Parts: sequence; structure tokens; C-alpha cells
Amino acid sequence: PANDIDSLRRPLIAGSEKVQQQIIPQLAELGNEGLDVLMEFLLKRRENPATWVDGKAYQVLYNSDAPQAKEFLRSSFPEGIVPLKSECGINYNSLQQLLAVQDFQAADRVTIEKMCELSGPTAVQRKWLYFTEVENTSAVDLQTINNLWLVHSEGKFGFSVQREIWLSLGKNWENFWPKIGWKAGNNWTRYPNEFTWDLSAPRGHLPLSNQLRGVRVFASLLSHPAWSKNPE
Ligand code: UYC
Repeated sequence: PANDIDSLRRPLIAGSEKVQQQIIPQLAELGNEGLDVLMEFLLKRRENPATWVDGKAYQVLYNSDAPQAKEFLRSSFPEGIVPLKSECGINYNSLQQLLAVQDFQAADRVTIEKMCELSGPTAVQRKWLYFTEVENTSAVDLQTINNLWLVHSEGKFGFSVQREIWLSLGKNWENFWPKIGWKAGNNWTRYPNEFTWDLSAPRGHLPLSNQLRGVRVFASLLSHPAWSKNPE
């Protein structure tokens, strides 16, 4: 295995994202030595904002039973690899933990709850948002939620992904729904069972926004200044 490790370590560090994506699961199968390379990789890159490649490496360690991986995460990344910044005193640990195990369905519920928390107690009781509340939502907090989704989904899920697709379609909702798998022909995808809760989903499929009361809330979310500012 020493040979295998060496032949994987170099492309992990210097290869393209596509190459890295293939190598991480191979390292995961090589036992402790493979985990060591993944730990070294995460430490080397920790000065830079986490990408979905870091997310994949992190997920392997997070989901490993190896004591060395557990100890490494406890001491070096106790809150994960995305900084859980909040301007509103909100704790994003539960969202981070659900996304680290790719429980996208539970993470989607928590996302809706956190979005309501961000708007205050009346929104928490109501369980949904007014578009005016979305407009006033903290950009820092939205970026934290979005980064968690991006980093833990190979860059596939997140509001910024939805925004990019929406803009590429000239903000045309009728073209947008089928593109992200929320509507097929005349039929809305039914919540929760008809949605796809894993990475086989189309890009931008998650997180969900209930459209029952119209597109105004989702339009505000996708137009939020958080997405045109640089991440902090
Ligand atoms: N639901 O159809 N949705 C709910 C979606 C719509 C409906 C929750 C998304 C269309 C009802 C979430 C789509 C529609 C409830 C979503 C979708 C509809 C409900 C739970 C594709 C009928 C019961 C969280 C656009 C034509 C709850 C929440 C209620 C719930 C998401 C019906 C996340 C993305 C237009 C009757 N739907 N929802 O916010 O509020 O309630 O009565 O979007």
C-alpha cells in the first residue's frame, strides 16, 4: 500500500478537482495511511476557503470509525471546515453535522428552520417567511448556510447554484422549475417523497423553497446582495 499511497498523494495535492474527486474515495479504502493523507491535505489547505473537494475529504474523516480521524477532527476542525459565522447569534452546528453525513432531507428541514430563526420569533412561529423578511436577512448568515450546502454537495446544491441557473435562464421561472427538478410538465414535484435527497439530483435541486405562496420569497432570496458580495 505504501506505493499506492505515494501514487495517490501527489495527484490529490496537485491534480484537478475531477482527479481529486476520484482519488479521495480511493484513499478512504486504504485504511489509516489513506486517512493520514486526507488529514495532511485538509491541514495544508486550511488557510484557504473550503471548497467541495475539502468537503469530500472532510466527509470521509467524519464518517470514519478510526480513532485517529475522530481525534484529528476534534482538535483541528471541531466545527467542521466551513466557518459557522453568524451575525444573529445562530448556531449552525446541527446543519453542519447533517450535511457532513449527507442527510440532505434533514438538512433541508433545518435550513428552513434556520432561515425562520434568522427573521425572528414571529417567523419561527409562522414557519415560513415573507419576502420582506428575506430581503432583510443577514448576508453573512446566508453565506454560511450556502457555503455549508456547497461544500458538502460537490458544489451541486445551494442558493448560489440556484441563482446562477435562474440567471442563466433569464429569470424565467417556467424554464427554471424543470431544470432543477421541481416540476415535470404540468406537475409540481410533491414534497417530500418526490424530491431527490442525494447527489443524483439535478444541480440546484436543494435546498427547497416552498412555492405555495408564490415566487416572491424565492425571488428575494435569489436576488439577495449576499450573492453579489465576496464571501467574507
Ligand atoms: N413543494 O411543490 N407544499 C412544503 C416544495 C408548492 C404544499 C414544504 C417545493 C407547490 C403544501 C416544502 C415544491 C404546491 C404543503 C415544500 C413543492 C405546494 C407544502 C414544507 C416545488 C402545490 C403543506 C415546509 C415547487 C401545487 C404545508 C413548508 C403547508 C409543504 C417545497 C403544496 C419544503 C420546492 C406550488 C400543501 N412544500 N408547494 O414550508 O404550508 O411548509 O400547508 O411549492
